Amino acid sequence: IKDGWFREISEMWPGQAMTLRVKQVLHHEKSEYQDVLIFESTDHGTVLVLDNVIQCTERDEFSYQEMITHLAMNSHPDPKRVLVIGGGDGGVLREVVKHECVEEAILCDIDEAVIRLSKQYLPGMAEGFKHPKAKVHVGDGFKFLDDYKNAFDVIITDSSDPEGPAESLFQKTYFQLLHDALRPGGVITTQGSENQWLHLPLITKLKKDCGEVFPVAEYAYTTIPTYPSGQIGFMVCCKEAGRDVKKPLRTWTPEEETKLCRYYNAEIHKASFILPTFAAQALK
Ligand code: AAT
Repeated sequence: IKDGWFREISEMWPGQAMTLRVKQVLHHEKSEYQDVLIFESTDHGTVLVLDNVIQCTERDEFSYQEMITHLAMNSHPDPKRVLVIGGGDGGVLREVVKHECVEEAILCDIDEAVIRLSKQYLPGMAEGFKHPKAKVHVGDGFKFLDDYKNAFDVIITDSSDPEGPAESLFQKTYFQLLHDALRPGGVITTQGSENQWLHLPLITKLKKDCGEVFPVAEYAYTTIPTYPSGQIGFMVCCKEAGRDVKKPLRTWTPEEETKLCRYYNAEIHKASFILPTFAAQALK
């Protein structure tokens, strides 16, 4: 933070940086795994930053949390057991429990500090933790998954970027663990290496790796002003060959949709898989 502005400078997005005006710093600590900063911004609500990378702002978090969750949940006919890897702010959990068919939602984040501080400073996201179906485990997602075979209908990997504690969550061995932890017909979404403008080679590799593990592996994206380049992508994969994850299998009524979600709807589910030509060519 310099002269009242937070600057998200990183070699993961060379030569560009999101800048947010700071009203006041609410908390700053070094946890066991990362530097955790929480500040109140002038125009984007409260902001969570890990290792100098913006994880979420209250103003636009719903775009990411709704899309990474409902793209998976609505591509499954009846998700009962759901696992979230990462997602320590609770936002994805909040979205998961909107589906009444869910019987159990487990969250595994590596850093207790993120969970503790989100409960204190980001109550709108952390409300997910209060749900009776939600359970929390603090630990490394890679190690946690290794203990589960044939156990979950949906697994959502809401992880930070590949540099830092989440590095292992972008490797092919991780996708194999995800695959094996799913029940038949299971679906996963993962944070897909940022965005098309910056990381096409990375996304291409990610899609290839996922395609070698899962019979269905598709790339989708959402718009979100406070992530690099205003976009972030997801891999959406299914264990069952022939499932079309590009179309929601289950839909809410339009009334339910507007009550439950501010970004996700059945039309944007389909649209989020349609890529501009330069990206579609690279990912072919
Ligand atoms: N919904 C907020 C967005 C995030 S949060 C990423 C979470 O992943 C953090 O809480 C972090 O503690 C957790 N995490 C990192 N590594 C691991 C791991 N190995 N196992 C379990 N959890 C982990 C993502 C924002 C994306 C940023 C885009 N630039």
